[in-house]
Order: sequence, then C-alpha cells, then structure tokens
Amino acid sequence: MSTVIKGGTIVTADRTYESDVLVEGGRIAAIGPNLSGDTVVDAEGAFVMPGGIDPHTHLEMPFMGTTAAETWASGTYAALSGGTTMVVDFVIPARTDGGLLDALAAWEEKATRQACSDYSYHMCVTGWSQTVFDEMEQIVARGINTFKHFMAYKGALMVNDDEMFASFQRCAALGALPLVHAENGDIVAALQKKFMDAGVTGPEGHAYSRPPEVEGEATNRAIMIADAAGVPVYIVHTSSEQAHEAIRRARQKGMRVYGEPLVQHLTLDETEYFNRDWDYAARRVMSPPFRDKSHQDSLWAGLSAGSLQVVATDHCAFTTEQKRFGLKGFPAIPNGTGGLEDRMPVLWTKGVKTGRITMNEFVAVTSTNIAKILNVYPRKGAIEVGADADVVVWDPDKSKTISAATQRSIIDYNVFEGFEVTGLPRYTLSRGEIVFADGKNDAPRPGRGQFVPRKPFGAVNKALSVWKDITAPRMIERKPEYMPIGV
Ligand code: DUC
Ligand code: ZN
Ligand code: ZN
Ligand code: ZN
Repeated sequence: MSTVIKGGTIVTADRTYESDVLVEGGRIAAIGPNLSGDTVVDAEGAFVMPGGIDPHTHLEMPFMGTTAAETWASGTYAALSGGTTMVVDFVIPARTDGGLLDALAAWEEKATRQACSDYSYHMCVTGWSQTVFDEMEQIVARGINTFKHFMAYKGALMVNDDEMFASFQRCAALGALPLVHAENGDIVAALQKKFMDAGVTGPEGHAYSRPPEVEGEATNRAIMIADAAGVPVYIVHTSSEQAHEAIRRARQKGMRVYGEPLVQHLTLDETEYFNRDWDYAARRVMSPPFRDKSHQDSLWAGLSAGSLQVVATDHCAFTTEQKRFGLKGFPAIPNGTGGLEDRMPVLWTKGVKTGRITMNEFVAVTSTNIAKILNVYPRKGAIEVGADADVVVWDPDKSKTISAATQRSIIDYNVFEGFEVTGLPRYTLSRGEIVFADGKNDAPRPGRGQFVPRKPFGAVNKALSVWKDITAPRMIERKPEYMPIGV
C-alpha cells in the first residue's frame, strides 16, 4: 500500500518547490515529479509541509485542585485537525522528592489508550532529592531528554534556585535539556496578596499580579543559572519583551538559549481581561497573562529574526465551570487556555498572510526548529526521504470562522472565538495514514498515536562562565554524584 501526495508545492524550513511525495510503510519513500501510488492525495493548489509539532501541552493534567478537561483523545484529534501531528506533554510528579517514574506510568496509561497523534513527554522536576537525581537517569533511558522547572506556583510546583541549579547540573551530566517556566514566584505571591487585600479579586487581578518584570527577572536568572551549570536552556511561553531581551542577549554571547512564544501571546492582548464579564476574562486566565501590543511586536520580531524559535500553545484547557472555582478570588482560577487546533491556522493568518513571517519561517517555528531542539529531526519536522510521513496538505485559500460550536476540542469556549482564518489543512497525514480530510473522514482511532523516544544530546553543553572552565577538568573525571542542598 502506497500513497502519493500529488501536484502540490513542498514548503520546508529552507526551500519551496513543486514535487510529488510518495509514502510507503509510514515513511516518505520518494520525492520527485510524476510519482504514482495506490492512493492519491490531491495537493493541487496546496502547500505540502511537515506536520506541526506542539511541544507544550497539558492534557488531563491535575492542576490547581482540578484536572484539565481536554483529554488525550480529544486534544490529539483537535491537534490533527489543525495540522499538528505530534504533541509533547508535561509529566508532573505527585510529590516533590521523587515519583518521576510513577508519574510517567500514570501519563503512559492515559496516552497509550487515547492518543490519536504521535507524542512525547517532558518530565517536570519540582524538588530535589537523591531519588530525583537517580530517577532522572532512568527517565533519560526511557527516551525523555527534557526536564521542566517551574520558577512560579510557590508552595506547589515551584523550585528554588538551589534546586534548579542542582537539576541543571544533572541535566548537563545526562545530556538533557532543561526547560523553564520563568516567572518570579515569590513576587507573584506577594502581588496576588496585595491585589486581593486591595479588593481586586476578579480576573484582571491575575494580569496585574504577573507583570512583565517578574518574567524578565526569572528569565535572566534561569539563563545565568544555566550558564553556571554549563547547560543550554529552553524558556517556555516567552511572552514579554523583557524575557525576549534576556534570550537575545544570551544568544548574542554564544549561549544555546531558546525561546517559545505561544500563539495566544502573539495574537491576544491584555484588554481580554479588563471591563469584561467574569467568565469571559477568567477563560483567558493563563500564566503568563496576555500582554499589551508592544510585547506582541517584540515576539513577532523575534520569530523573523530567529531570536525566538518555536510557537507553541501551552494547551491546558479547563471548562467554564472549572474556571468558576476562582469566583472566590483570581488566584484560584485554574490557569490555562487552549489552542492546539488553532495554532497553525491562526499563525498562518496573522503571520504569513500579513507578511510578518515567511512560509518557510512558518514551517521552521511550527515544526522543524523544535524537532531539532528536541533531537527528533529528521524523523519528525522534515519532508525528506526516510522521515516519518507526518505531512499537512495546507490549503491557503480555505477559510473558516473559529468557534467553540464547531471545534474538535471538548471545551465549551475558544479564546479565538470569531477569528476569521484563511489557510487550513486539506489533509493531515500521520505516519502515512490520512487522519484528517476536511471533515470527510471519521475521527482517527484513539490509541493509534505512538510514543516518540528522544535520545540524549551529545557533548555540546558548555558554560561560558569562567569558574566552570577552571574546575571542569576535575569535575569531568568524577562520576556525577548527588549533592544535597539546604532545605
Ligand atoms: N500556565 C498555564 O497557564 N497553565 C498551565 C501551566 C502554566 O504554566
Ligand atoms: Zn522545594
Ligand atoms: Zn508554564
Ligand atoms: Zn505549560
């Protein structure tokens, strides 16, 4: 059984050219003119691009006293219908002193049964202990080469600097990449109290309590700690000029620092929180919050200049009923918004069609760059012979109005409600299987998605810090050992 994608224009991160694509055994078998196959996928007038990769999702995540309502089945189907063929979800241990392997087992139980798209995981480190130190090595052996750290959510997920430094050094030794949610959790907690005490209890208090400064400070700190530990670092949901500035500066100095704006921050601003009814604003509460338009301009500039590399969603979707847990005060509103289904159409409409980014940059920031950063390129993120046939046949003339009434996501609203998008998938193929055909096929079978293991990185981790260069010879000879830190 073979499939040929016929008559389209291939768009990759660096080239645009007309060609057919032959798919066999789930992989791309040939690229060239006049190919034939058992099944023909019509790509006439369309762009043939690598399927999107969303490296930042929280499907069915237990969080803030509830569990994100988007399931692995609904979320990954929504992803495929929007052209995204792989998601990377955050595994969160139930304890801070271990439990990484238990948490992975819990995530596997949900994902293997339900995933429609391929997937991978990041592991969260929420505290430090000998057990965490030991389990990190086993997590890497299981094909997970990224560890996430929260600098916010004080009293819950937050790690302190000593814990983060210890974990970053462990990442360096294991060939893993640390990820960071960069907001100063102490200042956020202080500002939350300040606004609640002043009677600002509604969703606008969420935006006031997490200003760009708390993100800029934490981003700088994470980058410096990464440098001191001799490891690259990836900053998730970069939403402000202050955070972007820190990333730009580090990259100019030669550090491997990556920044990931979300499609929400690129296209929605802080007016979503002010003078709105409670439900409307609460549905848009996420961290970091939406910013003013000057920050949006900075993020768009970063995508075209290459100082920001990836566009994700942080898809963490709660129902309106769940959002209402925060009626007693904004700090209790479950943080998170959706976007898995809309990331590519919204980015195409607001980015490519406006001339802010090119088609090739679109492919880079939705797929190819993150495949390289996560060490799965070119199996994913490429239209190349031998790559997985994860392909989106993109119709640049197809339009729709985004609405909760017609989405695949099971949430009762959509933060992009009413957005007119032009540029949508005509077909989505996952390992060669047509999993979306513009509403003309059945939903894909839950459980068909496969886990994508990711190998550790080679010895590219290098600190710029002078102190590390002086001590490096001694440190390299020693087997990495657990270093306890103060409580
Ligand atoms: N931010 C959110 O809005 N939701 C999930 C976690 C996060 O950091
Ligand atoms: Zn701790
Ligand atoms: Zn986060
Ligand atoms: Zn997140």
